[in-house]
Amino acid sequence: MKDKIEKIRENSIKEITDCKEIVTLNELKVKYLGKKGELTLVLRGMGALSPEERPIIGSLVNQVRDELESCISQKEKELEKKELLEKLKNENIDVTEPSKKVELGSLHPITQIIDEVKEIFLGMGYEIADGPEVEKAIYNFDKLNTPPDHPARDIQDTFYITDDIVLRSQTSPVQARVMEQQKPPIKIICPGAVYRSDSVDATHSPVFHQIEGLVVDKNVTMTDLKGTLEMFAKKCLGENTRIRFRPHHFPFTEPSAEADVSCFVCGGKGCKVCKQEGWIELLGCGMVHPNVLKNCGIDPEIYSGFAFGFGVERIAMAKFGIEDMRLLFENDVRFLKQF
Ligand code: 2NL
Repeated sequence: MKDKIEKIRENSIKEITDCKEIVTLNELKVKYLGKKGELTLVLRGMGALSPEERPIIGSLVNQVRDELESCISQKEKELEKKELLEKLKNENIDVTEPSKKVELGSLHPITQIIDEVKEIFLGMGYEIADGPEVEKAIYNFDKLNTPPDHPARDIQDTFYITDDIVLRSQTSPVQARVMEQQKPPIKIICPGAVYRSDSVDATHSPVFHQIEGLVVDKNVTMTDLKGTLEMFAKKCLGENTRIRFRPHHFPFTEPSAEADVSCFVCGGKGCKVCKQEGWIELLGCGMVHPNVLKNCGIDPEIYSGFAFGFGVERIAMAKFGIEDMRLLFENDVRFLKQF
């Protein structure tokens, strides 16, 4: 019996030591120590032994079992380490291999125009102001001399959140807030999204972008307005651009005007972009109405001001030759990549 156990011990230790793979090692574990393993079978056969021999053989089997177990676990560690090293070697990364090209995006055409206009006005000493898009009706309308019965306040044209709260339909409420909080001189532009209840078509969208400007100081005149806008037009659309003013009406300015620029595509001869007119409508403007100054806490006897406003989409479409406003909101990269 002792010889048999010694034989099992010798064979198993040799096999375990020579073993090269975890799978084989697991098989050996079963072969020697498993339920039907060689060592287990010896234990089962102990019934045939004499009572004196039993404890001796039993203890010998346990000793060999312990030895095999520690031998297996040592081998297990060794093989695991070896397999890990091999895996790491095979998964070697070649850091010199050229990487995938990172595609850089570009700014949306609306953002580009807003940035360009900001730069021009910052260069003329203006500051940039912004404010809430969900706005009190009193700032969007009343303070801007637009009374409750004015057609612009109709629910057909303006998105109402409640009776007193709207989605701003222009960026002027930002300017009204600045006038209330700051003493003149004030020189600001306010770019941002505005909302009107329009159906979507090639030239309309319920959300679009506006840039408004406001200057309030002592002795500000219409001449300052015209000079500023002429300078802006030349910087934005080219040094040869001419500007003309036509009388108009806005509730928040008096007098009011619309300004056209000579077509920056054909120079004024007439083309598709200016619809053979030679002129393109650029913006609305005027001298700030005394009521507006008063409503915002500025004394119109001491101060005067001018203001102007234009839609960014219209400028972007003319400048980039975009024929349908919807393209600016669909955000199809094939379109956006072109600018
Ligand atoms: C247009 C015309 C305009 C203004 C906006 C303004 C703001 C204040 C006071 C007076 Cl706080 N005026 N803004 C003035 C004239 C025209 O926009 O056609 N925009 C698209």
